[in-house]
Amino acid sequence: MSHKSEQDRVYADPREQVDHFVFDQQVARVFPDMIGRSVPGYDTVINLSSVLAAQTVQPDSRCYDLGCSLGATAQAIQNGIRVPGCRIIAVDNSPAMLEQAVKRLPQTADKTPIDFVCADISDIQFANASLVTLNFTLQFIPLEQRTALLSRIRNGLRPGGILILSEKICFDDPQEEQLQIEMHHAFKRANGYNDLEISQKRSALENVLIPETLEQHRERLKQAGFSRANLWFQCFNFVSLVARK
Ligand code: GEK
Repeated sequence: MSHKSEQDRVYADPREQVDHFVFDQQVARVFPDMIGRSVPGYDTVINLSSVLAAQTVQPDSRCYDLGCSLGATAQAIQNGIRVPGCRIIAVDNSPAMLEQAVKRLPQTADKTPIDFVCADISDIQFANASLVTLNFTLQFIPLEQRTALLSRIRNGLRPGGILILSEKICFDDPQEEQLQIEMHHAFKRANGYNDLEISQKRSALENVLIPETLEQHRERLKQAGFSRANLWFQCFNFVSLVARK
């Protein structure tokens, strides 16, 4: 898919007070540019979601894209699906993001339909799923709700179904944590963000995006009943896992 959008200048001007980050219209307008320049490996993770969909999605099953934003993952899944009778349910609780998603992805009769749903992913019932994606979304869910959400996803998967879980992570070792953050900020600078933009965005995401360690994610997936979780992608402090029912 094309990630073209307006350039992200949301944090370019100095602010007296930096409020909590929200997925509002200002963010929705520039989101493809923002996420592409902020998340190392974003395009790789999204494109590989298509490959994993081709390999995994079963006939007459559902795919859920949770925290779908403008629908990049949902579209990648749609492009990957090789079997008939499926539906993609793309969920986000930001009306501004969903409005842009619907505009960007007109439905066509020859492709697997995508249902865009404006809801909190913690309220979704999962059933008959062969693929569920949480691409950079679990990090925004309150910590105490994360295990229950993953258990419900696992219970809604068919045998052979998978969850793709992509997250920003943190590290127990303070030196490693520091190094990874520095590399991530170098990546953002190389993509044209200046130090003011980087630091204001960082403040806005404080207590909104709550990263955990890779070990915490593995442990939670186990607790939620997934039989195995494989790390298939890492770039600095961003990872993606495939968890199997
Ligand atoms: C992509 N997966 O481009 N319920 C539903 N949606 C939520 C919730 C919630 N409780 N909390 C946050 N969101 C996308 C990128 S962005 C990642 C995902 C980022 C939504 C929120 O509105 C936003 O659209 C998305 O999760 C996170 O492949 O911005 O770093």
